[in-house]
Amino acid sequence: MTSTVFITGATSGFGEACARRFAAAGWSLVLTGRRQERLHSLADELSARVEVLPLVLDVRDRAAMQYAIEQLPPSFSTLRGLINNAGLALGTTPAPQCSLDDWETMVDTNIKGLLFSTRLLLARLIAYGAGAGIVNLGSIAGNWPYPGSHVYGASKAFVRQFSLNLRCDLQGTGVRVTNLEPGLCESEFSRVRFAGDQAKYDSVYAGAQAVQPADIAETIFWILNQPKHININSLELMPVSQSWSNFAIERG
Ligand code: NDP
Ligand code: 8X3
Repeated sequence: MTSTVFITGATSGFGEACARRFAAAGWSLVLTGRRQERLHSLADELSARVEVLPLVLDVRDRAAMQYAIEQLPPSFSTLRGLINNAGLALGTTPAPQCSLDDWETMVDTNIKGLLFSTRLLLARLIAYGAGAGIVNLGSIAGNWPYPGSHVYGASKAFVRQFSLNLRCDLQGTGVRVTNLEPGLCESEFSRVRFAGDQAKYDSVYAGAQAVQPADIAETIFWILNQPKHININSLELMPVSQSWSNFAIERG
């Protein structure tokens, strides 16, 4: 059986790098994202090598997700992998001043979007059985607090606990679940977070030798290619240049 992977958010960063990595290994791809031009251009490029189905989709749109998934053509209908990657952080403005709309967008994308794709695709992963797997993009922000992380970090803490709980319900199906928890990685993530502010983007990565999307894609490829009896439950990774710092203490 050909291996097929469904990747949400394949128009940049980790999702695009995963599409390239899995295509290089001969997997068929279902690629999603909102930016049609980028998605189609990537699909055109990779379809020289493997079968690719591009789906222009907003993961927050439950009805559109359901329709697209119900209409998956037979050759893409049984999935070996689901990479729940689409997600974003908006700003680091402290909670009392930040935008409630931004909070809602992060919840709708990082939590609800991931729930939609997972629930709608579960039967197809279970149909594949042993060897199938879901990789959810959590974050160090779901494990460790930092100022300005509020809803972004909380959404990733949700993803972590959901991933672990999902494993319990998939007991006996052979389907694996992993919560991948990266630290500082260089991608459009910070361009989105800082609304295109190039100086802020540069200051995040300056001199840090951040993890690159291709590193994450290699890690996800490794996770989904473990022997069938192995489940990587969670995996946190950072660049060597990043570690933890001291607690903040307000002194009178
Ligand atoms: P990018 O901004 O480069 O990529 C994000 C992807 O998500 C894009 O393809 C974007 O596509 C897609 N996306 C965003 N919103 C939606 C939506 N509503 N519907 C469909 N697709 C959407 O970021 P990264 O690759 O770095 O991040 C990928 C994931 O990894 C995210 O979940 C992020 O939280 C997580 N992560 C990132 C880290 C980092 O430092 N970069 C570290 C830890 C975790 P489009 O805009 O075309 O819809
Ligand atoms: C992205 C990593 O540290 O910017 O999830 O929140 S961090």
